Amino acid sequence: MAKVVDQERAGSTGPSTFDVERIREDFPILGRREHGKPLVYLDSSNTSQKPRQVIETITEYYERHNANLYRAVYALAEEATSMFEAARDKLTRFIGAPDSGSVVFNRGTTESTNLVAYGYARKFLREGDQILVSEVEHHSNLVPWQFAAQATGATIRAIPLAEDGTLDLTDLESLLTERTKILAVTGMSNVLGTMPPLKQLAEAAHAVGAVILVDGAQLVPHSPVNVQDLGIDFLTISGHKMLGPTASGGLYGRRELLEQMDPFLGGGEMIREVHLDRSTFKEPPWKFEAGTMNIAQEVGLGAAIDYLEGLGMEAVRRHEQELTAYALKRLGEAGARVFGPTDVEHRGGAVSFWFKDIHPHDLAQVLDTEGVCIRAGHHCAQPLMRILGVPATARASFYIYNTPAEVDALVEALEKAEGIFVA
Ligand code: C6P
Repeated sequence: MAKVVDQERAGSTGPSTFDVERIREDFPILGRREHGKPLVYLDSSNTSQKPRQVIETITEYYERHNANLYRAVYALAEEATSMFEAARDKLTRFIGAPDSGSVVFNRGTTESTNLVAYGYARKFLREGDQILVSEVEHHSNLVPWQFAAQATGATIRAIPLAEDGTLDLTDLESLLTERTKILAVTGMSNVLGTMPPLKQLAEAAHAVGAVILVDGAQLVPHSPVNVQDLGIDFLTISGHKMLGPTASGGLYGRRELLEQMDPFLGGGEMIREVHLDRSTFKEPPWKFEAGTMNIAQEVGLGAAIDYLEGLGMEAVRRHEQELTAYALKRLGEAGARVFGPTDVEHRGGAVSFWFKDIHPHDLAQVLDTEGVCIRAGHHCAQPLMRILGVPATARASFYIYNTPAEVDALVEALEKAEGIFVA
């Protein structure tokens, strides 16, 4: 049924070769003008734009297939259920998970990390245990662990940032000990673009009996990912950063771990049997999916995955590496101080910078008048800002629809800002 929606009603799944001009035609919002100028959207690390294939799939779902999941025996509800489960199958394949029982749907990375912190860490950690994070983490990969540490008496340690913007793994052996129970690390930093060596970290974590959670909010949209090849235990996924709707995405968890974990939210549909004073629960993933789910969103995410798979994730990564290399070069020539690794083999396309001592918020406002959307602020990474010694950064981030000409537009807009703020 999902196939009928994707292909007949909602048009093709997208271009099958990497032709940026052709890709741009699929994104209606990119035709918009901002302050009379063409829109230059350089904030995809925040949220990506959506192709018409995703928008039409959602419309189609509501116009022809909408019903609640599982609960009803009529055909419409069965259709909605099979579309939702088809989207789960697509996400399972996309991240190389062994079976769809290991893929939980929810609102994305923040909810997924909280789920693991609640369902795993609170259940299994004890006083004196340690949770290892890194200094580049987003707040959503820090705060849930702080909650779990407070509840269990565990403590939090951090892998330091190296001068070159990578993680400093020199002292990994002393940081990762038999007291470490969880290693929670980003797959790609939203500030520096840093991509830690996940396979190596997974092996090191397992060698001391810890589990590893990878924050995939930035990694999964921008790079091929195979959870089995990486050998990781948990992966968080934000659908809205990978062409999908907001409040789509979920959590990959190794099946044995999901089975041992406590449910996160209690309510309808996640149960097997309920008595007035106790309940038993369904098997994963449904044990973690209480109440009415984000059905249209996950169906839309399925269409986003079709689109990305049509392009090929290797090609997506290559395009962004080229664009990032060009941006690093142009920004450096323009006199920006760029943070993060310089080698695009080991970094993603979130490029943070400081330009001519102009506050990033002022910079972003001037750029907006030129039609250029960048993000300014601490990017939900306050500990990292303290280490970098800045209150905020300006950040341009790239995706499949961005072009070298848009990097040029960014640099031209920066030069305009310089004319305004630097006498
Ligand atoms: N970063 C940005 O950088 P949610 O909101 O749950 O989809 O994702 C949270 C999140 C977690 N980890 C990383 C590495 C992230 O980059 C983000 C979201 C956005 O602009 C908003 S702060």
